[in-house]
Amino acid sequence: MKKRVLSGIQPTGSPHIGNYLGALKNWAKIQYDYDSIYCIVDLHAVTTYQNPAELSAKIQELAGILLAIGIDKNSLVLQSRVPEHAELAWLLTCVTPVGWLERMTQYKAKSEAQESIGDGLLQYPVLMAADILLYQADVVPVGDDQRQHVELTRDIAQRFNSLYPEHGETFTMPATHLPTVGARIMGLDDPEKKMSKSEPGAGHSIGLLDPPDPIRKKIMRATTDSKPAVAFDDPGAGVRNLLTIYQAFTESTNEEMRARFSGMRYGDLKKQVAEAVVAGLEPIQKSYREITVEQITEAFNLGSARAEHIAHHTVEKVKRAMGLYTG
Ligand code: AQP
Repeated sequence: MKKRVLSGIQPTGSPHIGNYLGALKNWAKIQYDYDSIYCIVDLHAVTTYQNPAELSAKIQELAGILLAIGIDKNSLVLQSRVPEHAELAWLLTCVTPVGWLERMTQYKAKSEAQESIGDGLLQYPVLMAADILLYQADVVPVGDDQRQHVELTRDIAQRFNSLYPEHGETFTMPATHLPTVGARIMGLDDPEKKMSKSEPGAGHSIGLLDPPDPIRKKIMRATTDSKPAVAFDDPGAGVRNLLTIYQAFTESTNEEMRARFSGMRYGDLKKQVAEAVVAGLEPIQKSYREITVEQITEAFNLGSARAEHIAHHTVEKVKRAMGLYTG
């Protein structure tokens, strides 16, 4: 039996190269080494207000992008199509101390930006724990910003397993899988800030569907520092970010990177990074243009049917462990 891999992405805004290099590229790479389930987590997206028409368009776009990067149609699950995600989230909420949730970095950052904080924002990591534990995932490939949420998932699983030990361990303990290069891609306009879909600045991120010329322009304008050329052993945050983007796209070794970029002027570095990004996204964009609505519908039907079977089994197991009626 293969081990199971599970991860998710929110249909908020347009996915960017941070999402791709931190998570999606890895999803595609390891998908056949594992029994894979990759979710479009639309229930997570609505933890902050989403315009309904835009949200449904973004779900379609994201599904098309995931198929275009090579995610198998049998592995793609739309979270809201499987009601057990929400059901398990409630059961896990009941074993999760509020203090654990209030300590989450992402909750603190996102709640600061809201006038009134919805309960869903606080519960976000419990829903994520439910996504992972529902499928008894062994491995969770994510970017660095989600590492804390996977740790919390382990804490919740451990707490549940020890509170309800009568039928043996209910949940598999998941492990975080980070990429060696690209786990945290920073904003081009501000290399101290994580590249994020919800950041408004036009020069902040590179969308996976951005055409070549805007990509080149954004990279040529990326914030660097006052040095003239690449000091490879001690690059500033902006230059380090550009080097990381190049290395992650081209899969160059550290030695190749040093040989290519040591002492290079920033203008030339940016040109090379821009061409690597354009070349890396070109095949994805080409496949994306060929994906049809029928293919997306088929993927949602296949993925959800497979997921429901596993999800139902886990929820029954959880209910039995808690002494709830299972029929
Ligand atoms: N900048 C990043 N570098 C590396 N990995 C990243 N990820 C996100 N940003 C970066 C990883 O992408 C996956 C999907 O992310 P998500 O949609 O679940 O939400 P997020 O982490 O909150 O990403 P964003 O882009 O910042 O979205 P918004 O603005 O909507 O919150 C995850 O594995 C994540 O680690």
